[in-house]
Amino acid sequence: MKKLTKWLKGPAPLAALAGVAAAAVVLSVAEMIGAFFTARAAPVIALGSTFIDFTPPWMKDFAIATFGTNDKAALFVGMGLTIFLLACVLGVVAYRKWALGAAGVLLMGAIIVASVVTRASVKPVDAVPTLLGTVAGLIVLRLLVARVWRLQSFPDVPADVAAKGPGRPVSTRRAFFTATGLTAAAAGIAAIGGRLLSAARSNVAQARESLRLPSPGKAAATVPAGVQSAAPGVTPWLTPNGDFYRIDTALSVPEINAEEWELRVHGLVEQEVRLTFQDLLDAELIESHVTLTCVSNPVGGNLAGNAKWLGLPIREVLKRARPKDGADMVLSTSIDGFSASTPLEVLQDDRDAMLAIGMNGEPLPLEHGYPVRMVVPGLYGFVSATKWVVDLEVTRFADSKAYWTQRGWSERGPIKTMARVEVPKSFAVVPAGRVAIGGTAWAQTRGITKVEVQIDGADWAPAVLSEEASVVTWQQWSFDWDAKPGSHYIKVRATDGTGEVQTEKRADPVPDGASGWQSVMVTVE
Ligand SMILES: Nc1nc2c(c(=O)[nH]1)N[C@H]1C(S)=C(S)[C@@H](COP(=O)(O)O)O[C@H]1N2
Ligand SMILES: [Mo]
Repeated sequence: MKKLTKWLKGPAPLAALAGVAAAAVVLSVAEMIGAFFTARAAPVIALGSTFIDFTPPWMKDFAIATFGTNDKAALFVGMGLTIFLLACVLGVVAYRKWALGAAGVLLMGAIIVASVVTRASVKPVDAVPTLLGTVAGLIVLRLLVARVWRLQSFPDVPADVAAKGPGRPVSTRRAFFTATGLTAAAAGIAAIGGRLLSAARSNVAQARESLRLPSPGKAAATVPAGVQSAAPGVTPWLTPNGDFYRIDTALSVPEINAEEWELRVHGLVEQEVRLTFQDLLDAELIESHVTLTCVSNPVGGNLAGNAKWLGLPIREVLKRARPKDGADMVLSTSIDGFSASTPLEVLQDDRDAMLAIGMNGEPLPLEHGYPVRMVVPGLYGFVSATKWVVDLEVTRFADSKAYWTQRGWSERGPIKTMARVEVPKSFAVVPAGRVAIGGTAWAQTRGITKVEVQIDGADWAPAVLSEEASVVTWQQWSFDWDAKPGSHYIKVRATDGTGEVQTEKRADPVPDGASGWQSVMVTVE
C-alpha cells in the first residue's frame, strides 16, 4: 500500500499520462487532417480493418456470437483499451530513456502507416494524416515528458537532462497537469472538428438522398396478403431498411460517388465490360423480393432480412462479357477489398441474381452497399452479396480464393434450411391456456413446404404456414398451443421444397453455416 502511494506520487503515472496525451494527439491530428483524405485511411479505422483481416474464423464467429451486430463497437472498445495501455507504457519508457520511447512512437507510426497503405483502394498519399499525426504526437510527448523531468521533486532526473544544467525553468505538478489537460482538450477539439469536417465534405449521403430510382421494367411479383404469421410479435415479413441486419468488414462505410462508380467485368471473358451507374439507370431493371442470410447466423439467430431489391440481372452483364469455357466462378470485389466467390452458373440461371441499386424502394443505404451491391438468391452473403461492388472477375474456383475462404470458411455457401421460433421468446414466462407460437423459416431457392413443432419431445405436429411469396423469400408460420403450467421445451423444424427435412445435426457456423433444431424453453404459469 505504501509502495503504491509512493509510486502514485512518483513520476511514472505522470509519464504514463503524457503518453496517453501524446497518443490522443497522434489520433486526433490524423483524424483532422484525414478529413481531406480517404476515410478508411484514418489510423484507427485502418488498424481495426487490418486486425479484422487477420481475424481467424473462430474469432469472427465468437465476436458475432457474443456481440452480434455490435461486433464493431466491441472492436473499437478493445482497440481503445489496447492503445491506452500501450500509450502508458510508451510514456514511461520515454521518461526513463527518451531515445527508446521516441523509437517506440516511430515504430507505432510505421505500423499504422503500413496498415494504412495496404488497405484496398487506398493511395500512398493517404498515409499523410498518420505521418503528420505521429510527428505531432512525438513533439507533444517530448514537451510533456520534459515537464516531468523538470519536476524538482524527482531525484531521478536523467543525467543528460540534469547536465543541461541551470537556466531551465523548474516545473511543478500543477504546470504539468495544466499542459496535459490543455493538450487533451486540443486533441478532443481536433478530433471533433475532423469528424464535422469530413461529414461536411462528404456529399455522398446527400447525393443518395436526391437520387431518383427508375421504375423497373419487370415489377416484383405481388406479395400475397397472408405472408405475415398469425402469431403476434413475429418479425415483419418485409424488413424495413433501418432494421436490416448489417454484416461486413468495413469499419468506416465506404463512400462512393455514384457518378464515379464503375464496375469492371474481366478475367476469363471474350469481351471485357465496363459499366457505369448511368448504364444501370438506363438498363431494363427488375425488382424482386429476396431474403438475405448470413453464414454466421446461429440456429435461431436473426442475421437474416427480407427486402425488395431493384437491379440489373447479372446474367445480362455476363451475356455481354461472354465467359470462356472452363470458367466456373465469379470473384466479386468491393472497393474496400472484401471479395466473394459465386458459382458462375448461379449468376446465369433464372434465379435473378442482380446488381442491386434499390432496397425497398430507396437507393441502397450506404451501409448496405450504396451505390451498387450484389444480391444472389440462395447463397449466404459471404459468397455472394458483395456490397460496394466494383469488380467482377470471371475465373475458376481452382484459381482464386475469396476473402472468407482464405480465412477458413468454405468456398461455396448454399443456404441451409432453417426454422426459428420468435414467439414466445426463449425463457419467456407465459400464462396457461392458448399460446400462439410463431416464427420464420427459410430455404432460399428450394422454398418451405412444411414447418413442424414438437413440445416436450412429443410427436411432431404441423404448424400453420403463412402464404409463400416465392421460393427465394422466407416464410412465416404459427402454431396454436394449449399450454399447461410448468417448464416446456418447444422445438421446430422445416421441410424444404425438395422434401428434405431440416437436419437435426448440430453444426457451428464455421465453415459453411449452422444447422440443427432450435429448442426454446418457456415457463407456463
Ligand atoms: N463489401 C462487403 N460486402 C459484403 C460483406 C463485407 O464484409 N464487405 N459481407 C457479406 C456478408 S458476410 C453478408 S451476410 C452480407 C450482409 O449484407 P447486409 O449487411 O446488407 O445485410 O453482405 C456481404 N457483403
Ligand atoms: Mo455473412
